[in-house]
Amino acid sequence: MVTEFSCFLLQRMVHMVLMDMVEVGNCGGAAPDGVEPPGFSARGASTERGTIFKALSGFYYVESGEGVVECRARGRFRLEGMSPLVGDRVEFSTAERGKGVLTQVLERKNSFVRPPIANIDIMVVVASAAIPVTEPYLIDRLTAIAVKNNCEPVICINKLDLDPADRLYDIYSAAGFSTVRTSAATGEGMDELQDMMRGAVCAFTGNSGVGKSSILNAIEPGFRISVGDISKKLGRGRHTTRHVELYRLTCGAVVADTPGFSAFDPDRLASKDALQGLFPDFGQYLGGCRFLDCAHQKEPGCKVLEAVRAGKLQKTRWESYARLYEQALEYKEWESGARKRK
Ligand SMILES: Nc1nc2c(ncn2[C@@H]2O[C@H](COP(=O)(O)OP(=O)(O)OP(=O)(O)O)[C@@H](O)[C@H]2O)c(=O)[nH]1
Ligand SMILES: [Mg+2]
Ligand SMILES: [Zn+2]
Repeated sequence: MVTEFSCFLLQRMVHMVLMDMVEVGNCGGAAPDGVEPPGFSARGASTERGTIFKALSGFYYVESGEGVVECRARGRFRLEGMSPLVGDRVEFSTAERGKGVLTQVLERKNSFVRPPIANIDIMVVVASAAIPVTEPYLIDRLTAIAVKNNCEPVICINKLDLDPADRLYDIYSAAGFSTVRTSAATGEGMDELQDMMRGAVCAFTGNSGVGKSSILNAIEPGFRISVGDISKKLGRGRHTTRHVELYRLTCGAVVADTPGFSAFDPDRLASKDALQGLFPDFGQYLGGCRFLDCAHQKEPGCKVLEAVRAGKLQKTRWESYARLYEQALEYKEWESGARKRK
């Protein structure tokens, strides 16, 4: 009885502290290279584990069983060229209540450069057929990045109140992705979306202005994440989300609202041969082509092209693949050119 009640109290406290965290401002700098931050003392310090929920101006806000602890990173991280990321599972030592020093970053499931985040289970690709309209090519790049990094892609087509987006819905459900239609304005589809996210660490991605922050606010009104106004002239959303932060939802999911950007990582997506593996809907046709090294571009006896012609594979999916294939070829030429020049 008593334990249950204190457990409940602890949960409430963690929740309240997290709510406060949303408001925490810009407040300090990082420790200089190789120097322990002031106040750090190995004596009397205890080591704990937690997850970085927010990183701001050299401070890391780590959620652990004890609530949220404001940490600095050991100078060693910078010397080793290693940056702790939001989403990282970390070890930290506390000498003072509520203040700590990150001592170790535990093994990552995945990590991204832009936005800087780690350990994502589900990538929620938010799209819209209303202004700003999302191109299938962007969705296809993001799903490929998700697959490459061992994240499950979920396609969330928002602004259902303005446009039912039948075409986008058909393309992605036919391709076998978990696809949901939502409206942050009416609340439609929010339960279905939450069912897909339950228990996972999720990142919301997609072009600026599609409603990523609005969806989080609709799911959890207490967050009051800032939402941008669409500039009517440009038809584009203003970039309102500027830093990466994790939020814990009542349904148990942990979500990151990431700034609007057009491509998750700027790096090369895949080699030309590995690219096909990032399109799960192509899977059943691979291996059936006449040529073992078929690139599915215009080769005779290509099963992927046959499936596109027969309407079994979505044409826009193949078009995105072909575009990314071209890029992979260019990258290879650039790379071998650079090697020759050496
Ligand atoms: N009608 C309608 N408007 C929406 C919906 N979702 C978001 N909006 C509006 O679209 C605009 C942009 O929403 P945001 O939530 O800021 O979009 P975002 O994806 O977070 O944008 P960035 O932070 O720039 O990446 C705001 O004016 C929202 O009110 C929706 O479902 N229906
Ligand atoms: Mg936003
Ligand atoms: Zn082929």
